[in-house]
Amino acid sequence: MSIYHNIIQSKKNNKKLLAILLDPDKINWQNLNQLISKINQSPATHIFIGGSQVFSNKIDELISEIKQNCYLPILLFPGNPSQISNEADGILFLSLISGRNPDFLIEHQVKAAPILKKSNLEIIPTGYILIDGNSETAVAKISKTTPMPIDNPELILATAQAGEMLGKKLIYLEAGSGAKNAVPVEIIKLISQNIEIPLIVGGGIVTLDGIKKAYEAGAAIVVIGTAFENDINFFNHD
Ligand code: 1GP
Repeated sequence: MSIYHNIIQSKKNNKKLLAILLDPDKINWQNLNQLISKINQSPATHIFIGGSQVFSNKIDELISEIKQNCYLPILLFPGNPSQISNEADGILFLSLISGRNPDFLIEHQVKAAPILKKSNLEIIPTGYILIDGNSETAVAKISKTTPMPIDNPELILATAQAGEMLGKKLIYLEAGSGAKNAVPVEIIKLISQNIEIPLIVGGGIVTLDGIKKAYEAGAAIVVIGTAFENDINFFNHD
């Protein structure tokens, strides 16, 4: 079964999914085995690999190391085409639809297309919407786009719906890694109730309760990066 088909089935069955985001630049290679065993003990269903800007040239190596001891599907979550790796299972083929920077709307995708065409990666078109999380995040800085203000939920909804109408298979509501404020539950609710495709929510979620609230509001997949990066026992806490 394809990764996307599995996400659709999970949404139908109300089975909530959890992705751990690993930034290759922040991996402590000495403790990689411990990290992998913590991922195996966690409720994670997917691993995302990437970041707005990655300097490491060891993405292939990282993924093949993880794959030796972990069977979760690995999806690339790339900030640009240099982060494409054939070792992964699939790629969130992102378009930053909240922004108006053509590089992140289409240019990177044009550069990536010939590389992806030759790969075996499962390609999942994803509309990526950056929401204001009350702190400047790497993605806003690097993409040179303005996050969408939370006081205009109708505009966020119209953006998500436009993404769906353009054929995106997922919508990713993102407050940005390490955001002070996660995406508000009211916004998650509004979007999830008014699109058919599964909704990913991430950025600034640092408690298990935050994960639960995002699920209750309709997120199909929650992404945890910083909280697990700072504390590999994050999922063991009550
Ligand atoms: C970033 O949504 C992810 O793209 C995860 O964010 O690092 O804040 O968990 P955090």
